[in-house]
Amino acid sequence: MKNIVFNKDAFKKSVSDNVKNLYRKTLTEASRQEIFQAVSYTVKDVIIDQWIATQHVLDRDDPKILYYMSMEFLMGRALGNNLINLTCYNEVKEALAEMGVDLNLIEDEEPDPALGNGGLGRLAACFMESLATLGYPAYGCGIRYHYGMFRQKIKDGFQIEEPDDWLKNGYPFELKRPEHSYEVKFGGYVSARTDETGRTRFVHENYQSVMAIPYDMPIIGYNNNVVNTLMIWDAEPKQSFELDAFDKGDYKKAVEQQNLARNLVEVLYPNDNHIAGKELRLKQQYFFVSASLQRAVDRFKKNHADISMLPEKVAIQMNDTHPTVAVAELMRILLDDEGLSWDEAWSITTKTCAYTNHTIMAEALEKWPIEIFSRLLPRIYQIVEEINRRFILKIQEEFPNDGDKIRKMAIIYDGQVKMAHLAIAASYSVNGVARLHTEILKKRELNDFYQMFPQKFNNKTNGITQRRFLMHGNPLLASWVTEHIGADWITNLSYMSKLAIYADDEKMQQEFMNIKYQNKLRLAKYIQQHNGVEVDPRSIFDVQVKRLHEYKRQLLNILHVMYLYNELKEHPDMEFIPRTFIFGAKAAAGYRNAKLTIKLINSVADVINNDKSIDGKIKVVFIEDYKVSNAELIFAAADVSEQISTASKEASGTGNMKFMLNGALTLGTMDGANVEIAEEVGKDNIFIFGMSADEVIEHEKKRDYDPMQIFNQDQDVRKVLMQLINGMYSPNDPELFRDLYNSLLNTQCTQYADTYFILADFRSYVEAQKRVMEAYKDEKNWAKSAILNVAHSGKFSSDRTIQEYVDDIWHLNRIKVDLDIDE
Ligand code: B1N
Repeated sequence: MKNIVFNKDAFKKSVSDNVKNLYRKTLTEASRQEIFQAVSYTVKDVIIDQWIATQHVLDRDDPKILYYMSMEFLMGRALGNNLINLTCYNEVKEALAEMGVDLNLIEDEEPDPALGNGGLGRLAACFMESLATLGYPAYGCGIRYHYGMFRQKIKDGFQIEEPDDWLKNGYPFELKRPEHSYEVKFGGYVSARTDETGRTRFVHENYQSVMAIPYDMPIIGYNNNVVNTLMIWDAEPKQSFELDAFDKGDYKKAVEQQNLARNLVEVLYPNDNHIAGKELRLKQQYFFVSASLQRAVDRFKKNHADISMLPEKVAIQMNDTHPTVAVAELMRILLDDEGLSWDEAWSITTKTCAYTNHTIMAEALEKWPIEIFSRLLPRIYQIVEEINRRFILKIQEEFPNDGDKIRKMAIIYDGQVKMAHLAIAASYSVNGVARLHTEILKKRELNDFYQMFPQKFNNKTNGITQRRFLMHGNPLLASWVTEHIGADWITNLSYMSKLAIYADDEKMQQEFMNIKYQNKLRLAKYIQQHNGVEVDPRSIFDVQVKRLHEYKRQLLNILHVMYLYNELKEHPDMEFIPRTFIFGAKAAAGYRNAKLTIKLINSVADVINNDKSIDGKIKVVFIEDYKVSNAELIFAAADVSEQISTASKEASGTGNMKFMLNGALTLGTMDGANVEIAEEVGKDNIFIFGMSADEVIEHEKKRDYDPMQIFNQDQDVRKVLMQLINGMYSPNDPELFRDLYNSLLNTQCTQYADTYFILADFRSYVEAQKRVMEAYKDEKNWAKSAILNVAHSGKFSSDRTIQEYVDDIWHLNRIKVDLDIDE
């Protein structure tokens, strides 16, 4: 295999040439942004050769290809990770240093492509990277939102959303591919005609349409010459607004098409675990799904005359229900364009599509009103109706004496199209994202479907890529690991277990703690620069970073901080290890309690950070604009990882894995993948607290939980809750946090009070936090546990997850790319 050999002089010359050609400047005259662009184009040049070579292998070998359909890809910055996967990060860093340029500062010039909300979008990004590293042919299919996740500003403690104009300076790693554009049609009506063979043909008429234009982004495998493609679709009007439409007197239609194209891909819906149910969202879904499937089928047909072979060459994975119209769109293509019978088309579709469920939160279940669905997608709706009609017949066959099953399982019911039901009916695989989550799907949430199709259900516990979240994010720890156990962990994280034998070694413990300290210094500097708060790198860094959601219980965390502060004020001489509580979280713009929780965290920070009497023993920091790039700094610096969701609510979590990989100890509930983390690392190296999923579900069923009882019995709880409404943290507006108080106690405000069992778990959380402090007193033992966390993180690589998807669901073969394939 001919690998790229890094040539320092050629690299330097290319960077200077790019600065010259792009900006008519010398290197010394160029801005950092301009140097970022120049460096990126140089790197892209290396990538392109491997990209072409990979495509040639696909054309030559005609392997089965995965199409990973996702509304979200939370990629994060590409430059640093591309260099790592090209195995020339250090060489490039050195070469740039010789030119007087600091690679880290150049990396900071790259906008974070934030085309996703949180865990679901970041999982898709980790999967793309692992697929390329393992050498599996795959396309990511998504939307090129012009505005990704909003930028978060904190003003007077409140979240302000600002548009994220990530394309403003041009994005060097994307490539427009107009030659692969497709038309996507909306609205209009369907007429049935009989063709010359006597067959009924459905013709879509009077529709509006847009052109879908793909932009490709390279996904680079680690050290293997494989470059896969993330294909994200932009929209352009079909007929240009000005000339021809005017001439044809079709002015109104031209304006409509222009507007349709402009709105369609403008912005990512900024909701995590929540569906707003807006018509534009359904348009976005159909837009990228239709374009992606048209391209997949065209690619297949280049090499194959027999469309029934499709399932042998194409696998479609639907990342939650968001791309589930894919099922009906594939049926449409097979029926209307390819002229297959219903049974033939259904057989192909159900051997091609697979579905991943990521949540059981009721507000995240996608249901579309028939009115919207049928008006926007008339032909697709017809097909869904027919799928539903046949599915109901099957339900009746399966459960002949149970009329209730139809109500519970039908795809169309109560005036709504239920996307999860459609996805399950049409997929050959249905998977959850952690063992506990999958068990809950089988036993409860999707039990009716599990009874009908037990063979479809399977678990694929999530994972993360160690290339980004250790190699790139924590170079000190990565090098230390490699020094001691070699570099195999980079492509096979199970090798990390070799570290375990060092966990008792005092010198190793010291080295580990020293690296942690360096990373804490790095984060302390970031916090000083961004928050103007000084934090002590010798304090315990206790971190909760993730989307803000009531089920994730940031409120429990900050209530505990308020409790701890009360304790310190009452017992100034109590034993106490200084603690820095670090939060980072974006709240959906319309989610009131979530935004109020951000304000509460900042108000508590204001009071506590400025109280000289506690000697800086507690600091509270809210990191503005939590995103992939600052996440990497945060994971590396964490001592304690807060994973405190109400048991049963967090399908998996993936931040929990990133902390573990960086040697933080988890403080968490038995929820999602925490269960498997506890199993891997052992109960001595994790702090578990709170109700179990079964207990939570039992209370939900019986509706017998009464938080007021806890309020009445526990004076510490009472004191903290009263501080929400007595102005202690909001003297100018004592009523400010009333809604949070009410959410915990007042049955009139929510369906039932304290929906997420915060007060029920409060004592147990306080106890667990005490155990954390006790444990930290014994620094050697802490270091041992931290090293064991790293050592036992092997299971949580997305490489392992992807291999399981390949073995059980996709059945792909690895490709091998030699760079001299054409020579
Ligand atoms: O998907 C992640 C899991 O690790 C998390 O536990 C889970 O909460 C997350 C609607 C979602 N589930 N559902 C969403 C995102 C956006 C949206 O519009 C739902 N996100 C998750 C990866 O499996």
